[in-house]
Amino acid sequence: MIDLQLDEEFAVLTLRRPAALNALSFELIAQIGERIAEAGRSNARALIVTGEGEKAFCAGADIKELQQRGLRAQREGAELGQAVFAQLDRLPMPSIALVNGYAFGGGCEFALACTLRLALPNAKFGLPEVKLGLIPGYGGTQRLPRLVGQGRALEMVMTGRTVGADEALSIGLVNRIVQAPGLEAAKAYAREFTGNGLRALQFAREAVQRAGDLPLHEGLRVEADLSTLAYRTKDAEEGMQAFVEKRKAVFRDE
Ligand code: DAK
Repeated sequence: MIDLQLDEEFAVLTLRRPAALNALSFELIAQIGERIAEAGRSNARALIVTGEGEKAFCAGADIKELQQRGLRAQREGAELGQAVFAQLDRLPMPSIALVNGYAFGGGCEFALACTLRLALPNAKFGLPEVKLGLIPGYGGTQRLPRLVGQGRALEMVMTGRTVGADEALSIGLVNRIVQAPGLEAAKAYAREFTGNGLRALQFAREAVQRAGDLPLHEGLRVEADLSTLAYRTKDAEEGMQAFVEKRKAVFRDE
């Protein structure tokens, strides 16, 4: 139900449960974790995450499965979902959510956990858990405010309202709106950075992501550490040498 294809320089993870609008059963979440790990072992330079069909990226956690569970199972379920989505941060390559329809609840949280987000014009985002008497459990309350600010995040989480593609772009919830065919658009977008070395991209991702967690003076120290580590890579040697020799750098991710 979770498909991972290597396609050119990309790994493409597709949620395939269209009869339930790609809703996330716990089984599906575990499979997503396995496929993300597989992508991490591949030579891909970016991971693109999308949903099968034209209607939904992912309509959230499987509501039917969430009913009548014990507290311990529910807690473990939240930790599983959080851990699986957090795997994206540690991937050697950046990830892009290509949101092709509904991205509700856990589906929105999956997109939030990706490095970057693209929306097709029919994309619809929302964290409607309160309408079920719940609150988000797969990272949404933590990642959304870091991305769009606390006020907007509180409004989305408290009302559960749906945010369309244009609004998502205007509040920074997505990086761009792209036109169909989405996969080709996502690949073209990814190629804006896939020519850069993965080491530098990884250090850059970590530095920027830590900015959301740390006070300024600690973040600056992290930046000094990571930029020094980047300087020590062979890719940095190559990049600077290529500049001096007025040629295009050839990065080897070393
Ligand atoms: N779960 C299970 N099935 C779902 C589903 C979902 N989230 N969303 C849709 N489906 C199923 C529908 O039941 C229907 O199945 P059948 O009745 O045909 O068998 C099929 O997909 C098609 O859906 P609809 O017939 O409803 O299609 P419509 O076009 O009319 O409506 C919709 C589309 C997206 C507006 C609607 O399906 C909808 O409102 N879906 C629910 C959206 C939602 O509320 N998502 C948030 C889920 S809550 C936690 C873990 C997780 C979470 C919290 C805590 N812990 C472990 C502590 C997070 C929870 C969530 O994500």
